[in-house]
Amino acid sequence: MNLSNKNIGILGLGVSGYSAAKLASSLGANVFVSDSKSDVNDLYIKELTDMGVDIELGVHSRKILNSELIIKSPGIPSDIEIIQSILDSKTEIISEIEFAYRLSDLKIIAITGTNGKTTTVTCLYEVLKKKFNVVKSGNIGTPFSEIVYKENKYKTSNTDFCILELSSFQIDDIDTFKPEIAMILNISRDHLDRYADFIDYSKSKMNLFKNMKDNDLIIYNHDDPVLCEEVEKRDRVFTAYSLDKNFSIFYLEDGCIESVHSKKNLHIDDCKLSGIHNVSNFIGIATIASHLGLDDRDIFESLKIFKGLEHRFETFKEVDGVKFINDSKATNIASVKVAIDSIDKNIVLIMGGLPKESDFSAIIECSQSIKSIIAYGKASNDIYNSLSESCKVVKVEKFEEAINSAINLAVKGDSVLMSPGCSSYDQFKNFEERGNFFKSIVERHYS
Ligand code: UMA
Ligand code: ADP
Repeated sequence: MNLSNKNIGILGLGVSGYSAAKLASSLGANVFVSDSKSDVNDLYIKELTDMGVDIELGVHSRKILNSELIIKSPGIPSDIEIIQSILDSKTEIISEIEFAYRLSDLKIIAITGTNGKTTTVTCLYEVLKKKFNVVKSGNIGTPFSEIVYKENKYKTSNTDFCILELSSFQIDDIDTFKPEIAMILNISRDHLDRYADFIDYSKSKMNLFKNMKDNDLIIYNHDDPVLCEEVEKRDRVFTAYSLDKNFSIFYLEDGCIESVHSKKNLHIDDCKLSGIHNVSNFIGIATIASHLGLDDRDIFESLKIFKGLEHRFETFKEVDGVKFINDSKATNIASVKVAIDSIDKNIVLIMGGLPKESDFSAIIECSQSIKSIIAYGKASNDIYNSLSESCKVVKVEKFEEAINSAINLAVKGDSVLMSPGCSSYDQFKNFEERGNFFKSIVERHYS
């Protein structure tokens, strides 16, 4: 794509808009950026203004309609007025991912799914870097445009693969984007404020594969019933991964990840990262790594030492026989369920925050492992109403009260699991702040 003297419009000046503007401007485009907020990062404004980028803040005026191509940041919903005007004007509008893709010849491994993307991308990166030059990008934090900008600027194209974490927001508005390898981990209810319904959300995720050919590798988690249904609807080749040996080249048997290719195996108790959902992620990762020629011994070595990420099923303390697990990133019900399934008994569960939905009754399926639930914040009434007939549920207002109640309730052999199933925004800036506060209360109590 030749951008020289082309008028490029960019909607949103968060990190994606900033990187896309830098990339477009560095390739000779006349760039205009519009953000509906007035207070955006000063450093972005300074750097882009110095590059000659025109910036509009506090409003989306019709000025963007003078563009020949418009790039949309992922967090911007499609139903706002300016998007409608762009569609009416027939100006081409694409996602930031599509834009960067058109300017790059990097080989892409794309990972999507409702839960587990960041963990899987990080772990896959650790596994593949034994054999390849890899970078990680996308929803994980570094926009794809930033990677492409740096590759162009420093002419450092010795990268073998770019591992892209893709949210459904980033997959929406792709057009020609085609990864070499794509993997989908699961589909469960989330982001329903942005989509018409669950079907629409699922379609968005599956859209990732639309340009892939039968010789590209598309991997899906066969243990996820929603995914199986989606795969069955499509007339194309998908490769399954599963805990079950009937469907997968890596599988779980007698507590070990086994491979059909060799006698090597990995005992899950030897892994630094626990959780049955992480075993499933490991099997997906091993499937990709094996396809790319890594041998089982190297794959298992890397999986064994992968520590996992903060705030994701993170066991950070064990004291007086009580385990404390910080799972602050569990912001939907499916991620809470896998955490409960990974512990199996004596759980003191802290849930709550800003609810995404009012029905928490799916937790009933795993209620036999739960001793009590402490429900906090805006979601506490919904959690109580959904679960109090099956579990003991205590309602409190403040997060700190919830943690102190859990500490007081827990006895030797229990696990205190903070897996909220809701957003953090009612009492915190983000899930990291919530997780750090949980850890600090526990540490203070035992110091
Ligand atoms: N904005 C407008 N008009 C609007 C709405 C927003 O101009 O109508 C502006 C905001 O004022 C803000 C900018 O758009 O200045 C923000 O853009 P953005 O929300 O697309 O966020 P970025 O900073 O560009 O970050 C995005 C992803 N954010 C979202 O998808 C919401 C980041 O994922 C991602 O790391 C980054 O691109 C790099 O690729 C974050 C995320 O929360 C971590 N993702 C969601 C999730 O994981 O659940 C999907
Ligand atoms: P994402 O980037 O998709 O939000 P993360 O790796 O940040 O995923 O993990 C978010 C939450 O999902 C954490 O609570 C984590 O323990 C949980 N999780 C990780 N892998 C899976 C999986 N395969 N299925 C369900 N939940 C998972």
